[in-house]
Amino acid sequence: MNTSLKDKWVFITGASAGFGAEGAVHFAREGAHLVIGARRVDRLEAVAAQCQEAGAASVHFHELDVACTANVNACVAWLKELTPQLDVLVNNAGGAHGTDTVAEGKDADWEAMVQSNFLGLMRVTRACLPLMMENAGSTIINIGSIAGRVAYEGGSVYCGVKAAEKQITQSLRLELNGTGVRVGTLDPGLAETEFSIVRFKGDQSKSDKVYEGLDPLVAEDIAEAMIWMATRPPHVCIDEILIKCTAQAAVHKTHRVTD
Ligand code: NDP
Ligand code: 8X3
Repeated sequence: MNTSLKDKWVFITGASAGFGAEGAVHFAREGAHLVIGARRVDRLEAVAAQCQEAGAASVHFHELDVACTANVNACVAWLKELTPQLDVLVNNAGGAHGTDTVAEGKDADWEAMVQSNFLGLMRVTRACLPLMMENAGSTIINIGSIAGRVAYEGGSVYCGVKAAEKQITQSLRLELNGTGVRVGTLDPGLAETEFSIVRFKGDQSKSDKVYEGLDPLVAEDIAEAMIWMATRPPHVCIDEILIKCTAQAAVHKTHRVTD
């Protein structure tokens, strides 16, 4: 028996683009109440309109910068006024900044990656847990990455923070044992979103090269997995999922067709 998401409350961080935005629309199709956050409020507004059209029970958006504790706490305080109970939390906000080696790395890039992927996930989870603790069957989905499992050149900090995400997820799994609250990591490989545009600081041609000659994952593939994880019966916890496009056998082995 699947768990219905109808009228359930779902909070997604980093919902202004990519996996977060597509995930929001998918949860909306299930009839859930959507709460979405990110820094670009104009983009959130557009996603909220899509969610409303897709059939959400209700949609609420709020400016959210997971890099700032006060901002996270203010956003979650606002969320608490909407609902006393949260059924699904998707910790998705994050991304990569740069591809420098350790020797060439920039403080600003390192700090942005640690703040969003690592500390941001911690801050949001800490703030939201009180809304989930009395709610057996509620689900925390942390967005990890293949980069958290296998290191690659130029990825030291990004691989490091995604490896941390895996360990945080496992710590939470232990800490929440007996509460009925479920937590798991959803780890995609190459997926074409705005991820590489952000990583290459707006350079579209460098971003395009990442996906050249192969069919990468798209946001919809990951949104479908979010829904699957959240609709398992309460006694089932999906601890981890690794999803790669067929052309990516491993981090360093992709099959590309080029003219
Ligand atoms: P996008 O760049 O398309 O989306 C990233 C989202 O994160 C945006 O909505 C952005 O919103 C938000 N975000 C970034 N920093 C912050 C912040 N400080 N506070 C709040 N929101 C923030 O990339 P993806 O959808 O691909 O990435 C989503 C997640 O998936 C990330 O954690 C990424 O590391 C991970 N991932 C991506 C893969 C890929 O190949 N695409 C593969 C594996 C994992 P805004 O800028 O408006 O704040
Ligand atoms: C994003 C996927 O392979 O670019 O997490 O690190 S990868």
